[in-house]
Parts: sequence; structure tokens; C-alpha cells
Amino acid sequence: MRLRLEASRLLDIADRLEAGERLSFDEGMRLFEAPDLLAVGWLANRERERRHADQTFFNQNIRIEATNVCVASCLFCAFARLKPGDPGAYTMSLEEAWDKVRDREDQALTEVHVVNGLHPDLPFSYYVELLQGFKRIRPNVHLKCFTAVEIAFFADLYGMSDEQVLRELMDAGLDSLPGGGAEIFAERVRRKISHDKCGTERYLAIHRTVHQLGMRSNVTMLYGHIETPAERLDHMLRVRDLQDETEGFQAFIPLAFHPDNNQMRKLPAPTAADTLRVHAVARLMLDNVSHIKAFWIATGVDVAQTALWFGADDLDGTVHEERIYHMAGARTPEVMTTHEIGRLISAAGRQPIERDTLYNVLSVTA
Ligand code: V47
Repeated sequence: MRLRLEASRLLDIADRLEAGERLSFDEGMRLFEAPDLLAVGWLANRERERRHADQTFFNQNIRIEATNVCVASCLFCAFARLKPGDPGAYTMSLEEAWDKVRDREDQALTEVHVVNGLHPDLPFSYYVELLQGFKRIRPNVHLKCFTAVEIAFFADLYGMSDEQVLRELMDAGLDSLPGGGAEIFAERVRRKISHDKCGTERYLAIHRTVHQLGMRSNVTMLYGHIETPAERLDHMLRVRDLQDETEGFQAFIPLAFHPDNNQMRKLPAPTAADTLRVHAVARLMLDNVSHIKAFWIATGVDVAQTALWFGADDLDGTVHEERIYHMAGARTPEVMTTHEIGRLISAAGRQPIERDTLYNVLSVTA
């Protein structure tokens, strides 16, 4: 491998990584530019194995999108409808949302992941009761709900501070925040693809508050549209800076852009090679984030499996009823059983570990 790394002019990076040193922006650019994808993957895999050996994590979760009514107009989104009553718009009653959890009483779900549109008319009590109801039905389930973008929207709509919103939702049962809404932090891109929602500084400030309040969160990056490699690195480095301060991020999740039924549909989807490289570079740059998640719904099952050798150590979960990606053209299944996820991890030569949201190990398959 040394010869191969030398040929790609990555040997100095390999040595610095081996010495436990942190990579710079310029070194990140070289990782994006090196033609030898396998050499970059090898480096990322070495880091992945140093942290987690063969372990590959997943959980049993359900996705609930209680409403797709959304006042924001993100160019990549195929899920949102501007107003209640628009064709395809829906808002679940609390009972309907709770039924999604009641219906799975016989399953060993450990996490409910809620992401909604930014609905202009619902009262704050809707969200509070939503969480309270989930906990009533299933007291031990972990509620990973509402992106930082939703928290900012609630604060502005209901006249509260971001911290007040978080505290009230925590009192109602909120356990952690998902990583959605990050998109790309660079101003040039954010202005074009999601100009009318919470900006970068506020997104990061909300995650800082989440961590200060004692909760954990994830962070995503939507890639494969109009962003440049430099903007991907800028995104990763902003995550790394905040993580140096708080240590509250559990996982970094690259999200592959899906071009169907949205305003960027003329763009091609990212290739498998690009997806593998993004996961690998994330593993190498984010030396202070424990987990790199390959979200199989977004990458496709086959590429997610391969990403387990390119830096990724987590596959998210069983994910029932996913809508955001399927409305944007994803052809992945909407659900995998734990048996199916375990089988695909084992078939990739890795060890499946069922975890809870906070990465406590629940079961290990030999
Ligand atoms: O923020 C929307 C993305 C995100 C498209 O925290 C799209 O564990 C690609 O954040 N093509 C929501 N992506 C999903 C999300 C997530 C997923 C898995 C795990 C976690 C976690 C969080 O979905 C949005 C946006 O970036 N998205 N539309 C699209 N057409």
C-alpha cells in the first residue's frame, strides 16, 4: 500500500494520520482530488478500524413525518407542500401520529425519529403533546426529533428563544436532535438551495445549545448537487470546530442528493464513487466525531454496504415509512428487518451490532 499511497502523493498524509495528527483543509482537498479512490478508502478504513474494528452499528427505528406542509422552499426538496390544502399536503392528527408507534407495539423499536415541514399554523402544544404521547405509549423509546431548522422556526413563530423551545421539548420527552437541515453550510450554496430557512450560524448555535443542555445530536451534509469539494470541506471543518468545543455530535451523515420531483431535477445524482469518497474524506477529516453513518436509504443498499470499507461504521436503522427520499426518487426499500440489515453487514465482512440511539450495545451477532 505504501507504493500506492506514494504514487498518489498521499504518503505524507498517511504518515500524519498514523501519528494521530489532524488534517488541514489543503490535505482534505488532496483527498478529494487524488484519482486513486481505493488509496483514499484504504486510509479511511484504517481510521475506521482503529476506532471500531469490524463493528458496524444499526438500530431499530421508525421515521415519522407528521406534516409535509412547509413554508420553506428548498430547491432539493420533493417532500414539502407550501400550504395546507395544496395537492399532496398532509398533517397527521396526534392520534394518527401516535398510531404509528402503537402499530409497532410488537417490534423492539428503540428510536422514533421525527422530521417535519415548517407548518405555519400548528400550535406549539401540537409538538409538545406529540412527544408526550409517544412517551406515554412507549416510555423507554428514545425520541430523536426536530431538526435545528425546526427549532429555529418554532422559536420565531411562537416568540420563544431557541433554548426555551429546547427546554420545553425536553420536558415533554425530547431526548436528542437529528442532523437534518444542515445541507451545505457555505453561504454561496445555502443562499441558492435553501435561502429561506435557518442559516448556518443559527444551525450550529442550536446544536451548541443542545449539547450544553446535555443532549446529543447528529449532523448531516447534503452532497452531490452544486457544491464544490472546497465547500464540502468547509462544512466538515465547521462541524469539527464545534465538536472541539462541545463533543456533542455522535455521528456525521453524508446525505446523497436525490434529483427526482424537485427544482434541481436537471442535475445528475452523485455517483457511487463520489459517495464512497465523501464518506472516506469525512472519516479522515472528522477526527473528533465517533461515527460516520452511511444512510442506506439515501446511498442505496449496495453502496452503503461498500461504504463500510470506506470509513462508515453505522447504517442508521430499520427506518419504517421514510418519505423524504422516496418522494425524491429513492428506489431503496422503505424498511429492512434487523435480520436483513445484519445479513448485509455480515455479507460485507463486518460485524453487526444493534445499538440504541446513544450507541449503547444491545446485541452482537457473531
Ligand atoms: O435536511 C431532503 C435531506 C434531510 C432531499 O440524524 C434530501 O440520524 C437528498 O436529516 N435528496 C432530512 N437529501 C433527513 C436527515 C437524516 C437522515 C438520516 C439520519 C439522520 C440522523 C438524519 O434530508 C434534509 C435534507 O438534507 N433531503 N430532500 C433530496 N431530494
